[in-house]
Amino acid sequence: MVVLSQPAALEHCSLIKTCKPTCVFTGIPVIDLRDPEAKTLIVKACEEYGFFKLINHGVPMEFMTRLEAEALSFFNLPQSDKDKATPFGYGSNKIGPNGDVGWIEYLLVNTNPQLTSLKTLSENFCYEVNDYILAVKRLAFEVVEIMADGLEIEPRNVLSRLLRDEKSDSCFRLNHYPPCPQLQALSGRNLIGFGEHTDPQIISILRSNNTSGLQICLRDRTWVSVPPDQTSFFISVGDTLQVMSNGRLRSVLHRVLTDSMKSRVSMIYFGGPPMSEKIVALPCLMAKGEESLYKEFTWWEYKTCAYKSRLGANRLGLFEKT
Ligand code: GA4
Repeated sequence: MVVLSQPAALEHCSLIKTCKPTCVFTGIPVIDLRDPEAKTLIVKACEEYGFFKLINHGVPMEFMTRLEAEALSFFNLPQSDKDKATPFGYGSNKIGPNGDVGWIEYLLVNTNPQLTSLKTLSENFCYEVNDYILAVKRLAFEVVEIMADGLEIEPRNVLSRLLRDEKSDSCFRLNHYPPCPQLQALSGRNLIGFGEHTDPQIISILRSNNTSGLQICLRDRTWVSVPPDQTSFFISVGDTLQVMSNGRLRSVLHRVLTDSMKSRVSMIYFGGPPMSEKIVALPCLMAKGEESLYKEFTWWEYKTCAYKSRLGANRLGLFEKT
């Protein structure tokens, strides 16, 4: 990633957009996984925000801190060493294949089968990534099963079977958003680390360090900042779950701004279905006579279309019935 050591170097990032800071939102639903009411509260949060914070999730903090430490040692390597990791999923500034950019560097990997390629970077890093993914996958299965209970759909594995499938097309990304104090001092604005978008998959499970940056877009189209919490997970509904619930659960539009002083590290598991899976509204969620809002498609078709689109595009719009 381009290192900005002097203001003249700011020209390098002229393509990266900036944004005024927005207000901190204290209304994010907080769900305690041990609460007997969790199923109802999760559904409510996904209907209203497509987003919630999960506490008492049972994933030991060491999984997060150990991976964060390994991730930082990797991101602190000389650029030439990190560039050697491009075949293993390293990227900087460029997001996706269609010209989107952001003030970010990342590692993006597929989670099936178990990762071994990262061993080339560091054995320990590879172990930590795999341990973390195992733990967070288990959590994802549990969350979508509780969600199915809340939606009163049967069998309760109707969603989790897609994530549990050995062919599930899920991925994992480690993001590093270095601060860019010079630009922020000059403009009073924050650089956009990851531009606005919805996640195409079923569900995303994010954990970050205590640096702010994540913002979500509310129903009334206002953007609000999510207060960071390194001990919790933040769960987002993806486009696929919006379709499977026929629009009842909404995929949340979100973005990340860089902090002016501190670097942000986030780790996200994106749980997707197998490529050949047909994505349709679950019949058990449809009222009598209710029409499906979306045309039928396979996850492969949707993913292919997503990778042809710009980050901020309304991808689901193309599949809406007219
Ligand atoms: C958004 C969610 C995940 O980070 C991701 C992203 C993917 C990428 O970074 O390669 C995409 C983006 C994401 C959606 C539209 C396409 C694909 C960048 C992009 C412009 C890994 C994913 O699955 O979709």
